[in-house]
Amino acid sequence: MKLALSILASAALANAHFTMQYIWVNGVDQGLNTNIRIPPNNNPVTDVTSTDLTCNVNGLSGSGVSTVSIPAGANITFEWHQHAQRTGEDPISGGHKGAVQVYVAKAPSTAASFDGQGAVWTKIYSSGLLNPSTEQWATDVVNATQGKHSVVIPASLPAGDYLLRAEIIALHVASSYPGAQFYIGCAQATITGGGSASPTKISLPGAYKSTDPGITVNIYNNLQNYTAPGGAVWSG
Ligand SMILES: *[C@@H]1O[C@H](CO)[C@@H](O)[C@H](O)[C@H]1NC(C)=O
Ligand SMILES: *[C@@H]1O[C@H](CO)[C@@H](O)[C@H](O)[C@H]1NC(C)=O
Ligand SMILES: *[C@@H]1O[C@H](CO)[C@@H](O)[C@H](O)[C@H]1NC(C)=O
Ligand SMILES: [Cu+2]
Repeated sequence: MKLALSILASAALANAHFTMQYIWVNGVDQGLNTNIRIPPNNNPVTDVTSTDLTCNVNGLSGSGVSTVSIPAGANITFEWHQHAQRTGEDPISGGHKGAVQVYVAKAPSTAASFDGQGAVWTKIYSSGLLNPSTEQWATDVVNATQGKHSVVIPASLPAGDYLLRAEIIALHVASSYPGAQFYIGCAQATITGGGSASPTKISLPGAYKSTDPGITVNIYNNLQNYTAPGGAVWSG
């Protein structure tokens, strides 16, 4: 009976994956799937060594994808949903407990032609286990805010074309590897203004390991602390 219930529960979750569908710039919605490299479906990536970890499946090229202009220092909001609808369902399905992170990578030329490979990614946002006693995670906030989370693009980033990579790491079945589910959305942006900072950069794939405590972890065993993969946030 217990087994049957847990199979039912995971089947329900399997039908409840999600994708990043909107990017907002200073409170202005840019439109459904606009400026975003759209994966073929809403399944997660689970292999941290795959190039799918960069920008999701089919995400190495942005051919045909538009690029949004963003002033450095802008407040960017990413919005995720299970299906292409904003109402009538839990935005990211509440069972997906885990972390939310945002990375940026500067393209050598255009954002659309950038594959995001190599040590090019800088983490600008990370939120994980917010309250161990209530088991509140960053994903609970995203679900409660209609699928949205926001980050300010550091004003000191050099101007140019970028990939903005938002990531939700669902950890509800992460006690063995592969298990953690990586939901990834990459948007194409041209950052204007900006400065001359040279932040630390990591590779995706590359920096994440199957043995990272933030990737293979049992979140249902009185977890008191959580360290998201990919190192520290660069605050600009
Ligand atoms: C960014 O925008 C969101 C959505 O409008 C808002 O909730 C958040 O407070 C803003 N963040 C900052 C730092 O202005
Ligand atoms: C997720 O958000 C939806 C819509 O606001 C809400 O009905 C649902 O209870 C939330 N799920 C969890 C687990 O918080
Ligand atoms: C929690 O902290 C301990 C001690 O600092 C560390 O060994 C462990 O890896 C951390 N757990 C997670 C999930 O980050
Ligand atoms: Cu799912």
